[in-house]
Amino acid sequence: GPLVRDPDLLPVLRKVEAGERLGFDDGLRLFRSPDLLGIGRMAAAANERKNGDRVCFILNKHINPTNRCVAFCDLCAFGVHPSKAPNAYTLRIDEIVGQVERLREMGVTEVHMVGGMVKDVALDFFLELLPRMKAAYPELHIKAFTAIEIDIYARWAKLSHDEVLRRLVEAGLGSMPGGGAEIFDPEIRAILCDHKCDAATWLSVHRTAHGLGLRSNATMLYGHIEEPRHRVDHMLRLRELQDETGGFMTFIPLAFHPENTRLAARYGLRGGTTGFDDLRTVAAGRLLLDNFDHIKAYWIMMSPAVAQLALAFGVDDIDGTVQEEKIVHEAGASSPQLLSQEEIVRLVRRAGKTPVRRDTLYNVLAVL
Ligand code: V47
Repeated sequence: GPLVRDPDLLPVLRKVEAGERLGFDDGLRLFRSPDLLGIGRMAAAANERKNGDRVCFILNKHINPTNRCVAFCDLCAFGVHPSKAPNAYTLRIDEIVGQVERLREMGVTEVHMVGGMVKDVALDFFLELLPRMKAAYPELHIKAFTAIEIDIYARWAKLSHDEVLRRLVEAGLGSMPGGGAEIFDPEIRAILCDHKCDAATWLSVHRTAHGLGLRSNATMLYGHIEEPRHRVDHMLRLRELQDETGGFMTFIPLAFHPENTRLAARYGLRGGTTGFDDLRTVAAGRLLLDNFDHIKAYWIMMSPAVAQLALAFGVDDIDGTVQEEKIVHEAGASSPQLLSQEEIVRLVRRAGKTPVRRDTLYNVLAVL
């Protein structure tokens, strides 16, 4: 049968088949059409051309050194008031190093480290911590600090982004995660996270990182108060920077979790994203971001079941074992805290794909 059924998608299909780049209007069509399977087939074909039937994952661990945060973003249920919150925590450097020491025997190759922003857990803290982590486990890849964190550490230390990144790389930083991008549009951004740097600064930090040879990821937080045009605008801004630098590895759409957030209370948001929207969004990401190699379904936010379905909608990366996710579990996520390699491999195989264990920079470690 035909690849798409909705005539409104035919202009998109024509471009996809001709290998032409999609535009803003095409993006809107992808978010407007009820023809989810048509969108998925186009995205799956685009993915197959780049990645064949391989789906990658990583053995990783998340570490959030503190939940104390000076930014009080309405979208976030993780951050707490730096001094007043009864549930505030801050890990000591030796506690973090102790966690790292156990990772080698578990085969974990990456630590993903992001957290609340406070002056006592900022540049100096990390310039001491990173070398100690590397000393404890030299081959460990440290993926850490969103652009938001880099920006505030730079302002607190009165240094440029470039200088802060250079010092962190020298101390052991291996790459940057994609958090903090949220939605770039200034009106939406002001409501979600008034205290975070603006889109231009987020993009500029990544540009600077790419200039230093650091690779990074890009995210988009969807399923709250934004509209399709904001999603498309967000993706096109990422595509533009990627044209310039080629430094992004992966695009990760993040499904908003409303529980315990001021944003949900203020706007009466309930129930989170739906499976239909999750699948549509990864597929649109694959089709619009023609210069990204990888699209990730973050099972923590999407649930393992929907993340598996996403493998038929243009996704080639299912993140990893994760271990002890805190950020969206505070916001009501009901997914497990970790998946074992066996569970990830099972999800991938039952989707008819070949599981590949990768390192942070997408080198293949094992074809399973
Ligand atoms: O930027 C915060 C999001 C992000 C909520 O680069 C929320 O490989 C949903 O960026 N509901 C951090 N989302 C997580 C992140 C990430 C995750 C996995 C892999 C990578 C990568 C990056 O979490 C924040 C924000 O967008 N977030 N609160 C919430 N209530």
